[in-house]
Amino acid sequence: MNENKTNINWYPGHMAKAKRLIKEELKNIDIIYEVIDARIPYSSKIKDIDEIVKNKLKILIMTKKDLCDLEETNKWCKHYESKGYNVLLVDLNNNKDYEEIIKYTNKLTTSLQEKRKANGLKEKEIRALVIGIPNVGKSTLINRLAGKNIASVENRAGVTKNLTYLKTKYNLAILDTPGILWPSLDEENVALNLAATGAIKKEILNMDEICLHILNTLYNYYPELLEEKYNIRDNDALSMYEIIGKKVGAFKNNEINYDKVSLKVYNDILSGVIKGVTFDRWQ
Ligand SMILES: Nc1nc2c(ncn2[C@@H]2O[C@H](COP(=O)(O)OP(=O)(O)OP(=O)(O)O)[C@@H](O)[C@H]2O)c(=O)[nH]1
Ligand SMILES: [Mg+2]
Repeated sequence: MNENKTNINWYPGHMAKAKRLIKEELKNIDIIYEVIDARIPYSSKIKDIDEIVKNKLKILIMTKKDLCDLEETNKWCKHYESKGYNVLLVDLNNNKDYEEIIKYTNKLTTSLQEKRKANGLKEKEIRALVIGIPNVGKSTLINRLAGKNIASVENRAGVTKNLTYLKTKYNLAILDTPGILWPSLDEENVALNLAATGAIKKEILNMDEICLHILNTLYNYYPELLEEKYNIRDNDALSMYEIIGKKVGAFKNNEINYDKVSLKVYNDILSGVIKGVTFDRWQ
C-alpha cells in the first residue's frame, strides 16, 4: 500500500475543510452522528474524533449491519459501549433502523430539553452533524432522514462536497454536508480493510493486493463463504485466481485475466454479493 499513501493526498484538502467545518459549526450542533462501517469497526473509526468533537452528545452509528458478521461486529459494539459510546448497529436500507436513531436521539437530548423547559424556554429543534470517513453511508443517512435526495449517494470514496441544514419530519435538522474525515493509515491491515470495503478510491489501489486480502480474510475466517461463492477450498493464490477466472469466464488470450478476477472479487464485496464478513477481528 506504500505507493498509495502519497496518493491519499487527494484527501487532505477535504479533511482540513471538514475539521474547520466541524470546529466552526460545533457550537450550533446538539448531537454528532459518527458513522462507521460495521464490517470494519476499527479501521473506519476516526482516531482523534473525540478531540475534535469534545463533549458533544454523540451516537456511534455502525452502518451496513446487513453486510457484516454480526457475531464479530457485536464484540466491537460491546467494546465501544464499554468505553462509554452510545452505539447503534444499523442497516441504512431499513426504515425501522431510522426510527431507532430518532428514538435514541430523543432519549439523549431529553435532559437538554428539560433544562430549557426549566428555564422557561420551549423545546428546540435538535441539530445534528454527520461525520465519518468516505463511503460509510453518511449521505444515505442524511438523505433518508431528510426524506429527499439532496446529498449525492455513490458507492465510491469522497463524493460529498458542500453545506445547509435540512429539515426532517422529526424534531431534528441535519447539516447536509457531512464532515468527511480520514482514518490513520499507519497500520497496513487498516489500509487494506478500508480498500477492501470501498473507502479508498479504486483508481489508486493495487487491485491484486486488495483481492488477495479479501480472499485471505475469507479463507481464514469464512471458509464456508469461499467455498460457496467461488468453490475454493485452499488458499494458494494462483489456483484461487484460476478457479475464479474459469468460473466467471475471465480470460485474455487463453490465459486467466488476473485483473478481471481481482475486480470481480472486489465488486462482490462492494455490492454485497458476499456478505456476512467483518474484516476487523476482535482478537
Ligand atoms: N448494504 C448496505 N449498504 C449501505 C448501507 N449504508 C450505506 N450503504 C451503501 O454504501 C454506499 C456508500 O454510501 P454513501 O451514503 O454514499 O456514503 P458516504 O459516507 O456519503 O460516502 P462519501 O460521500 O464518499 O464520503 C452506497 O452504495 C450506499 O447505498 C447499509 O446499511 N447497508
Ligand atoms: Mg456522501
